[in-house]
Amino acid sequence: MNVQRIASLWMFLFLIINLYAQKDYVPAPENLKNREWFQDAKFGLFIHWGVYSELAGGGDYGIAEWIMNQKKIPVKLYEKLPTFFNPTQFDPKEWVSMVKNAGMKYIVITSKHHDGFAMYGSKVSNYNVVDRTPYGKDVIKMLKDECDRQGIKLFFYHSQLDWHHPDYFPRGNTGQGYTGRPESGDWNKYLDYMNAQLTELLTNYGEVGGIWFDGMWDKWDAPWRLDETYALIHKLQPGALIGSNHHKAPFPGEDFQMFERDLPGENTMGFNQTGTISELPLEMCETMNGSWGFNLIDQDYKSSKQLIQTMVKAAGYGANFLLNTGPMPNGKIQPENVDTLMIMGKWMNKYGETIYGTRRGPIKPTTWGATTQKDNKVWIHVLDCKDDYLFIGKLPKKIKSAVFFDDRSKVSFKETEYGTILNLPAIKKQKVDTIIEIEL
Ligand code: FHN
Repeated sequence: MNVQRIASLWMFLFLIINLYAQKDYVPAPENLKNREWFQDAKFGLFIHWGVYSELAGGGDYGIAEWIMNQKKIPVKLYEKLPTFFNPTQFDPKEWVSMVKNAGMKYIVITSKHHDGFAMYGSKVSNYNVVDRTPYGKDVIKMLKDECDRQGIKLFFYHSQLDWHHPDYFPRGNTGQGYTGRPESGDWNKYLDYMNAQLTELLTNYGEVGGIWFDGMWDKWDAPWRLDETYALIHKLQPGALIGSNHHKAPFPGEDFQMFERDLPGENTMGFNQTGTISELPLEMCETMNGSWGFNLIDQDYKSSKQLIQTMVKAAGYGANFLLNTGPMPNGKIQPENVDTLMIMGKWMNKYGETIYGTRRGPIKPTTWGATTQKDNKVWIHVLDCKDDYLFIGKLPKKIKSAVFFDDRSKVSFKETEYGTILNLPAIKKQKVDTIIEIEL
């Protein structure tokens, strides 16, 4: 049997073992409790912040945090970026207060993105914000302390893909041929390094909401030793929720499933191959413009109406909405994002009851809107209806009462064997979301 066949047999065996090795994962009670918390929380802030923010996308669309790879910047040049990363205007109190006023309950921040630069004071590698920048402070520690003060949970986005580490070898689909790293390396040493950094994050920063992995898609066939990494995380903090943005059905050991820039089960972006919506807690993540990291010229901002309606539809699937901002190199959040979050916060302040603590409603999200539910209360979110009447399909039980959420006035409706028709006079319609509260 030739070497190739032996290698592929090993790979096949590894994948089987890897998958089955994690099948015995049983979430701890605190993990199950945090999964409930997560599903109730509904709304969070995604933060993509790194030394790449200094290049601000390089004057191109579509790149920000990917600039090292897209502009083929070798490690020895990219390593100059930290030497002038000095976010003197970074104010964690300002960031976390903005999050709270937006009605968000948690933050997911990049502890390390694909460029390999740690945004926390790592002892495992000096390629980090404390050791390599004039700012010299652990921004993640500062943020975590403020989150603890204000009751906001903090999750770490951690990239498994690494364009800087010499032992990320063999290379994957990216980080090839320009970094200046030797064409050699010890993959297991890289995984040990990644696990060591995760140990730091789960040991030195108090209670962590969870780990948001990304980047496995760079080397699908690699022996990621996932079972070991997931077991390590759950050993250090059994309540920490693990999610991985691999765009496939969740692997055993994962505690929530995320969808990137698509509602659960949809694939408008072309990379959410799996149509599988698992029974795990769900989350979709979205950008405010078209970029994750700070991009100076990307002015393609989504309106607050569009973002609120996406959040409502996500809630209609029982999914959280993780909305992203890419802070600027001076440590400030873009004013456009601050404004949007303020508007969303006002909406959540008024209508949050129909989102927080709910689960997916009896009628799946559709063109006209979505439904959310808590006990025997169902909220019908009408996002797009030009007519005075709306056929919403079949509800599981007869309606006991139906009122407009805004003024508590009665909604007239007709229940037929085919489903329910609502009367929506123009005067009762809201600009963003006309909510009808029904008791079943
Ligand atoms: O490559 C990353 C990208 O930079 C960003 O972090 C997004 C956020 O979900 N995830 C990957 C692209 O799928």
